[in-house]
Amino acid sequence: MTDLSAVSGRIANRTGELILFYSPGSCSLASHIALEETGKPFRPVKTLLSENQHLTPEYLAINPRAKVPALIAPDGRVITENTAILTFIALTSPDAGLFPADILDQTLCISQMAWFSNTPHIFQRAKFRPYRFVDRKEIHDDIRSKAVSSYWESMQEIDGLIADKQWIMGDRYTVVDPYALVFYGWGRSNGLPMETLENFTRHHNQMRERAAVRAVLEREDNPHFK
Ligand SMILES: N[C@@H](CCC(=O)N[C@@H](CS)C(=O)NCC(=O)O)C(=O)O
Repeated sequence: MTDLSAVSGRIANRTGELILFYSPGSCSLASHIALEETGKPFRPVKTLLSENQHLTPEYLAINPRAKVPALIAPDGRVITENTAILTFIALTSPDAGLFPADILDQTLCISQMAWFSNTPHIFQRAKFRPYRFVDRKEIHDDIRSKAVSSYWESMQEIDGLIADKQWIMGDRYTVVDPYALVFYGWGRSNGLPMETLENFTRHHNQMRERAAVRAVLEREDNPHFK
């Protein structure tokens, strides 16, 4: 697997660089964009879920939970979970302005990211991996269709959140915004009428104008934003 040998079997980070493991089209897009927004160097390592590269012994040594994203911090510790990675990126690059200064405002960003991770993301998982929820194959289609309708409700909720705001958290762009973009892209690929969500579509269009977003979508050759 490309590049992984450089870090295989060990988490020690000799070069002290930030290393992001991502898979194009997955939720790692959020962390990938946020790193790009900082303007600081980092090493993106493509870890294709479609080729089970997240299940190799090398990757499992980095993240035994077999999920992307994972970020290796300069001291070699591994951060998993988008919410934590995005918080780390924002807090370690204060000049990039990806987090508000006020602690309560920061906490509200974390709250929003936690909801992304535990609600729409879980509906997406249920659509694609119903076997993670129940063994009985006869009801997998029921789970899939309920997952799609619940996902759509979450998309409507996000649309409502930004009815009177420029960005998800208000007037300023934060790491919460690239996380929201993940769900817009998945909604499109799932055939949902995302374009009917006026506010979320405006947000998506604003995101697509940002240099960092364009660079990452191109680097990933991201399937959801063609
Ligand atoms: N709660 C984790 C979820 C990470 C996650 O589920 N990533 C997916 C890609 S979107 C993955 O790696 N899936 C592989 C699998 O479940 O086997 C987070 O928010 O970072």
